[in-house]
Amino acid sequence: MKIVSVQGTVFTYPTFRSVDAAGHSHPGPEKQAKMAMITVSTDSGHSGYAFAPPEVIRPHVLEAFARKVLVGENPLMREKLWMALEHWQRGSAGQLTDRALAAIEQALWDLAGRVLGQPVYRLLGGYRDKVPAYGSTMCGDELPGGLSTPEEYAAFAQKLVARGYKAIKLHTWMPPVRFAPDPAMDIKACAAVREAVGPDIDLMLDGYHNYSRTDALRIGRALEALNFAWFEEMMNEQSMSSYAWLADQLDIPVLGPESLSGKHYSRGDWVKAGASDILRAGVPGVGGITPTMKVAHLAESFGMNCEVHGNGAAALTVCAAIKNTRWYERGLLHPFLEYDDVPAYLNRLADPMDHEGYVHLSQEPGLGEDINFDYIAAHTVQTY
Ligand code: LLH
Ligand code: MG
Repeated sequence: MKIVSVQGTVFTYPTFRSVDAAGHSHPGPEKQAKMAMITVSTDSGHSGYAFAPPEVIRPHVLEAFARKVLVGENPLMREKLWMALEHWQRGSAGQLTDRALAAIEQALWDLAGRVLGQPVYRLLGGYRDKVPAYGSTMCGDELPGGLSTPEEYAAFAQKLVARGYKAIKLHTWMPPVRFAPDPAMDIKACAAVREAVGPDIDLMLDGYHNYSRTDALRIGRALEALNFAWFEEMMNEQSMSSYAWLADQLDIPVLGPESLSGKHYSRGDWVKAGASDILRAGVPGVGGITPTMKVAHLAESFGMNCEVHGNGAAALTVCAAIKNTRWYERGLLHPFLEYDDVPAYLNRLADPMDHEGYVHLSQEPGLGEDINFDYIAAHTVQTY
């Protein structure tokens, strides 16, 4: 079996999400957004698919790197193909990003599942077929009735508990919100949510990502008093020693790194430095499912959990394939948005959650995205 083509398809779909000046997503008016789908096809008639923003897998990326490495190769030799793509990153002048690498590799995993007739979480090892989810809120805003006050976070948290969530992670206010960042406001929101949901719901904070050491320490001590489960990306992750400084002083687990580059290699350094108590990796952020599994196994070897960043089929797949993760991150959630609405380009949600707060894995071959190919064909604006 050999790969014969790697194609990109850009299509439009309706969304109520928009991003602010710093890239944080919030509710917005309905608009048409663009999504790209990679299709990797073989001479056996099988194809694997992955979605990514069009900018990530633009024509140059597929032409200059993906096709050169993949076409003519056996798609099941993923480690070899990933290593060849990773090698290309150095010479690509920054064009072949970790996110592009991840999208290409994700399509290869989807293809493997479809060829072998298995859901990918089983090919990766298979630990469970449902994963408890935490509700991950959007960042705070200035929208009345939204997430603009501690009381609004508290009211929303109660709704999430009623929906079935057994854990909630707050993203609090970050610039360009006028009053952000503000440690006192973050602590008030966390206290209001704890008061609203009671002691039995696990709570976490993912605060402003650039607090100083001293602000981070102050917030962390407040979270300890509120019995929070972890404290995430509160400082710039490029300063590993700041994380080691903080983790050394706090009892609450410090979680990271999420947005730091360096794939599984940089996570190894974090373990060695004692810079976090719980490791973190997201499939797009570290260059694919395989390096995310490597981070999880690294964490396991050191008696640590690895909490997987982000939502979607690939993140869920990793969570179901490993033991040392507590939760699947479901979101981002906001009172004005209905997360359970199915995106137009899928036939059903990739992460359906029951009323006990468990997200169930698809048992279909592949990564578990039930793709609406007719919708995509009818809304395609570019192919390459
Ligand atoms: O800054 C944001 O919008 C969020 O922090 C976002 O990146 C989110 O994906 C996250 O950090 N989740 O854990
Ligand atoms: Mg985060």
